[in-house]
Amino acid sequence: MMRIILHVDMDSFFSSIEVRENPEYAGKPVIVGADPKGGKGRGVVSTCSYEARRHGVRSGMPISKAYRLIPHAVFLPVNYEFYRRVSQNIMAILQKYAYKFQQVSIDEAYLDVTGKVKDYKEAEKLAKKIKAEIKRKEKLTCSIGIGPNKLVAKIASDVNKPNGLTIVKPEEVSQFLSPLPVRCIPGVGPKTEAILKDKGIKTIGQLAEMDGQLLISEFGRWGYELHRLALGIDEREVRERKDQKSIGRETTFEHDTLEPSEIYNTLDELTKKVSEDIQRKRYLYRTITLKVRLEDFTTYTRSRTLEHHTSNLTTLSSIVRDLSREFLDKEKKIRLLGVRVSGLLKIGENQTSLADFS
Ligand code: TTP
Ligand code: MG
Repeated sequence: MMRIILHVDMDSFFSSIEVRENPEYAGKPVIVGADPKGGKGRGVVSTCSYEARRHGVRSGMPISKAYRLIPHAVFLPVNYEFYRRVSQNIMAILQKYAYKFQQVSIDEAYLDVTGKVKDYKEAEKLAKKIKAEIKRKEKLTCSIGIGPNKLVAKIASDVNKPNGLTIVKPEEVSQFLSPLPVRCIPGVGPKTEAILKDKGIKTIGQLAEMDGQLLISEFGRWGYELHRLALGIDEREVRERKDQKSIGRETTFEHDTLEPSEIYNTLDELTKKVSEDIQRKRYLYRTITLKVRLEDFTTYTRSRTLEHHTSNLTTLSSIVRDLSREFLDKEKKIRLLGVRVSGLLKIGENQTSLADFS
């Protein structure tokens, strides 16, 4: 069956989040990474805004070099925990639209939308809808590539960044790939690139025209795959990660607290979010764990395991409240609360409703 795959990749992800949180940085070169320490800093650039890229700054570049290129840039430390939470929100949006969903990094995911849309026209509409929803809810832009497989979708999402939308229909694959440098194929690093260059191969088109046997004798198994990729053939499935062990959320209070209403409200918010994640990922859970960090950073966990698997929100919420009670009687204020469920059971593919299990 012909597939339609979307690849979604957020634009200059970490720095775009920083700009969103600090509007005064808009339009400025923003560099997220190690501390430049006036040019003497060690470590590297995680990412930077497109304004900074115009000056030649790139991910992975030593921070000292970035400082030399634009000393007046806004340099910020990496706030990974925060970006991860934003990422979770975005993945939650994306997942709704996919028949099969695979997150591949903090800011990118594949969506197999076969069956959800009937042709590329509809896929384009869907992509616009996704972009609009991310913009509206998270105030961030992304680039989307649409194609008949992961390879084409991935490359397509990259060619019109930022805020791009690139559609490559099956009959356009060959002309789309041909002129691109071999480096655009994921997995082709400097080493493969150099060997190919020695043979006079620079573009994907040239690679596609090569004798497959020759590539196999040069690179072994990878040569075989490389040739197929160059021809635009990629049968890799969009796969959900099946090995998830637990699902959880946590939050740190603005000010440490012992105020019961504040604590209960936060617990309710956390349980609601965890519950939404479970439903979306189609899991049932058996064990509930509460995590509490006090103002002096001592950290406690309290767990309860149920007799049967469930997805019931009321159960989750009342057990979490129960587990939290002992901490309200302590003298120390609470700094952080976390709710996690484990002992997960995936609901069968043909099982569409959670109702039977609650
Ligand atoms: P990318 O998607 O590669 O980069 P990006 O989102 O910043 O920019 P683009 O618009 O080109 O997609 O990576 C996602 C995030 O991962 C990025 O914001 C920061 C982090 N990252 C690093 O920390 N180090 C790295 O070397 C790279 C490439 C990314
Ligand atoms: Mg990105």
